[in-house]
Amino acid sequence: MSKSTDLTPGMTDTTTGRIVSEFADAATEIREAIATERQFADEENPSGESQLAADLVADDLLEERLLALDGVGSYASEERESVTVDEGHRHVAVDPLDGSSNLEPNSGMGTIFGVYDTQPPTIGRNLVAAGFVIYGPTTSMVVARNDRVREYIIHDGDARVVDDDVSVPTDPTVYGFGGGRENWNDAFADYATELQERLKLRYGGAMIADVSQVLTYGGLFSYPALEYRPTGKLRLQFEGQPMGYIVEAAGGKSSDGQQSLLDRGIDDIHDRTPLHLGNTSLIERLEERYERYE
Ligand code: AHM
Ligand code: MG
Repeated sequence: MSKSTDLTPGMTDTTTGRIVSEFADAATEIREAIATERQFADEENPSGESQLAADLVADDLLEERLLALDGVGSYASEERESVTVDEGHRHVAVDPLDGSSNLEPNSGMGTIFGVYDTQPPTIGRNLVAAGFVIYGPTTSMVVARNDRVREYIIHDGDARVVDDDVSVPTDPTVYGFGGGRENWNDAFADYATELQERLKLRYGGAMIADVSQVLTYGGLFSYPALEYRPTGKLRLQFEGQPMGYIVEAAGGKSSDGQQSLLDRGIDDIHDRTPLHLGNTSLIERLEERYERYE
């Protein structure tokens, strides 16, 4: 990977620019680990889920590389109990391998990252950039910074811009809802029925790929509160905030059902949140629906 690739135009000399470049650079090795480190690691992550060897390889690689950069003050990861602290003014939170249950069926997986000006746990308003990599048929990376979202293809040691201004299409087409209807509350179940009548189902078991569908075709991705899991499944710091930042920068909205994911309070880096990402019109209608059911 050529480190001179201008991943964040006008800011390659900044710590944030170097952090983003590091994710592009690490993507090739993480993709390799997906092919070779397929076994379970006999360990659980702090959320009590089984870890794959590939989860741990990706996490170790990112921690080492990011903390080696000048200006990176801490590294937080879905795979680690606590934050690793160093000296610096930028802080990185990472889901090293999102959608790892897709490893066995060989479906989409990715890496999600947020760059903050404050050490986690911290709210999403303190993000200065966020992005995700998808290890799909090709390796792509989407980066949001200063209200602009760009998409790159990472190939043969280089990152090439394929979309200089990613934005959520005005007319929504697709939906993907996690957790299963029998576990949803009435407000969400009713809204889901309404959307299922006019949108197409796209649900793949990896948020990065499902949100990429929304960024490409317009629509809604939700992992709502569940009866047995009132705060949902997905993690606010590692998944909700960065993906919310990206979708909002692309002209869409994020929500926990009441407010933007960027405003939701956080106590612990492993806190979970109900999560909704998509077209502004769909999120506004969803929030109205929740309000009416309260
Ligand atoms: P992970 O980070 O441990 O892989 O879990 C998060 C993933 C999301 O990418 C995806 O949206 C969700 O879990 C899928 O869950 P389910 O298997 O319940 O559909
Ligand atoms: Mg994840």
